[in-house]
Amino acid sequence: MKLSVYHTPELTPLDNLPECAVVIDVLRATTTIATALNAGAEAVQTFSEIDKLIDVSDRWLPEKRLRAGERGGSQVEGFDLGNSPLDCTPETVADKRLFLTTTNGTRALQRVENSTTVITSAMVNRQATVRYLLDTKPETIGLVGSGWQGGYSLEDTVCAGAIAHSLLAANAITVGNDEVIAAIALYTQWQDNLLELFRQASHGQRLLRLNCEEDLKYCAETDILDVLPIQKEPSVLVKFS
Ligand code: 3SL
Repeated sequence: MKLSVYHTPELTPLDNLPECAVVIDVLRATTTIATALNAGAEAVQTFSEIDKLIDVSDRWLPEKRLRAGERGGSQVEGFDLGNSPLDCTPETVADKRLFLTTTNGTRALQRVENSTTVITSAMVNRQATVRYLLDTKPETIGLVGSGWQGGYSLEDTVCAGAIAHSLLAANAITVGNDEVIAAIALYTQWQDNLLELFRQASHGQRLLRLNCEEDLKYCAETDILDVLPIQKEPSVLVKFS
């Protein structure tokens, strides 16, 4: 397996997509997706545009759908939920489809939707991601950070480093670009203090200004969910089984 890390969707080469794309948006989209599927959501369908989300979700039974999403970190007006993973309890999401729009995570998913396999990862389901990759052994893997509006983000890179670190320790990968080594270095420096790293990250600070301290704490928890979101059709993620 040849593994590369791409810090943003824009840096992910469209003419050479990885066989398996792993989309990462630790704060908070891919943490929310993992949490919702773990809590029994039927699927998570992602959109970059609010109008399109409303259009498609209008065709679903109201009792079987939840509209969720953020702009600038705050809940979209009129929606059932924002983008907090902590709202995704079994009582709220079980057997429902989550129609989700976010600023960066959904854009990253769109960028790689034509890869043979698309999965999502975050710190909460890092180990499930590593296990899936070790079991399925795709020839090429791309760890795709969602970043923030085209720029680098610490939290996505540290998660990429956490995944790469385990795969390298298992002697399972060859290194595809320098970003892999840099991501592992970031992870090994911060692995025991991820919450502090998230507090220093620019998007972490943005979320703290929105009083999302509890979200930050949850997103920094490692390997707490044994769930792997996988793309079933473009934009629709389900629990891998
Ligand atoms: O950009 C995104 O996709 C979101 O995860 C951002 S936020 O954490 O919900 O503000």
